[in-house]
Amino acid sequence: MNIKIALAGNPNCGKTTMFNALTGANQYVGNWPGVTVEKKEGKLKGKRKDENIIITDLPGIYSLSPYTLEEVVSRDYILNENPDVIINLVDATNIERNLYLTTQLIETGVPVVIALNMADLLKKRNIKIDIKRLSMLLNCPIIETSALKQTGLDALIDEAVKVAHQKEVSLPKDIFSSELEKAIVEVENQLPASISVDKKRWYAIKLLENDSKVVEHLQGKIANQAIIDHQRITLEKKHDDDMESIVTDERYQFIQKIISTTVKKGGEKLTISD
Ligand code: BGO
Repeated sequence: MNIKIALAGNPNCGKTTMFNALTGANQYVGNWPGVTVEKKEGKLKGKRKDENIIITDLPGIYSLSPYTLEEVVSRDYILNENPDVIINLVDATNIERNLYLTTQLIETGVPVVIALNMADLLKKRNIKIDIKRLSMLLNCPIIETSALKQTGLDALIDEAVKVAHQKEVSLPKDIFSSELEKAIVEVENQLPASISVDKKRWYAIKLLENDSKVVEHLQGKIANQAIIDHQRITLEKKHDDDMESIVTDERYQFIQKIISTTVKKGGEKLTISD
């Protein structure tokens, strides 16, 4: 079976080191269509090399917004090229910032496995992460890796292949406030049937945010645009803020909440809550 794996993560999370460790000399470098952003693909080396596992290295990004070429290339690939699984590299020493992208990747409808990279630095930096709990809260498998020391890579690929074979995608739960979650459901109901169930959440959030590229892509295909506008305007008035900022704030609130019970730096204590 052919398996397509996309590597995604923030700049400096160790993606190049990971890509080289996974593919070795089996790499092809080109450009993404129509843009001067480098595209790297490679065939997995190592113990599963006889299976046809192709790894695509997406550009380093902080978000899936439509503002930079790198973000657009990455999201177009994820949404249109049907990778079987995304490996999301997260720098374990900078987890709060990195999880912002994770909260967006897990709503694209493509299964995600987190590689908690730079794990070799955790002890030195006196950082403790409750991986089991973090995985449960994100509803997503997490494997500790060190791309530099090449540890955890076999376990990572085994998990990615396992997830790629699963039929059901785990979408995130309880990321946003109940009022925002309700608005997302209302918008999902206006989406055309051509958008698969797994991808509805991502498109609904982007429509609420008035994402220019998604609005253009779905022009003329929305059941009732007035419902979407009403949801957006109501929330914007209530929060006295624009929708993109509301969504961003709620993502960070979610991250803060899960970090406070799973990550301990230096002498900090974990917050015991629900
Ligand atoms: C330098 N563990 C550790 N400790 N370091 C790692 C790991 C890991 O698991 N993975 C990557 N690195 P990129 P992007 C460097 O280059 O792969 C290091 O942007 C240096 N260089 O070695 O480039 C990796 O592709 C001088 O570090 O990331 C690299 O995602 C001094 O993280 C850096 C110290 O990795 C970024 C580090 C001249």
